[in-house]
Amino acid sequence: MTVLSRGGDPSEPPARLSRGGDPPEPPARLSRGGDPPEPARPPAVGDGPQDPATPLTTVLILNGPNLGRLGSREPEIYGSATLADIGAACSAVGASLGLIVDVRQTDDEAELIGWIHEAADRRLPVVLNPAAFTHYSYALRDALAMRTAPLVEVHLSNPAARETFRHTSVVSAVADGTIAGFGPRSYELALRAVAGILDG
Ligand code: CA2
Repeated sequence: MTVLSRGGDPSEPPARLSRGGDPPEPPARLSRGGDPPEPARPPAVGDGPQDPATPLTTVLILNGPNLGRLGSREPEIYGSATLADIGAACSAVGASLGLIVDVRQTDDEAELIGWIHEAADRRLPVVLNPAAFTHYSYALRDALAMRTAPLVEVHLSNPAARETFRHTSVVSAVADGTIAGFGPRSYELALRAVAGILDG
């Protein structure tokens, strides 16, 4: 399930990792005499709609199995917010940080790995709640090890305080860091962590 927009055009160039710290683009060359006008360049992934001097970076917020059911069951563990609610909050926080968020959820390991490949190819930062894949998916871990941009693992609950099988994450070692146990706010904190990494 895709909660917000789905990117995914593999023909797109890599997004810019800076959230505004880059030096401005050099001014367009002035045409001399009879030079034909420069063709307009196609829009880049990082292009922001507001200010061309502060291009926006897209962050993929990826969610694994069963997280599409949030808000319907086990609110005592996962809270009452739906994934759509979390996506809306992420959009607002992302906008305040100069980030565009693209929130997706799948129950399918292959689809999730495809999105991780896409992130690597497009150099997009990822906030990832791998859900149960956290604890056993070496295929997901191997895909994540190919990342080309920041990766923050996120969990609504605190797996370390739950059943023993949840104490192992095969993802943590290939992530920049993990944020767990703060409910939907874990996602906001993860986005802030991504912004901090991008800012250096
Ligand atoms: O705390 C988290 O965010 C988890 O990643 C959630 C996973 C769990 O396997 C991890 O150990 C920790 C499970 C997501 C299940 O989502 C549900 C949503 C609604 C009702 C029941 C489960």
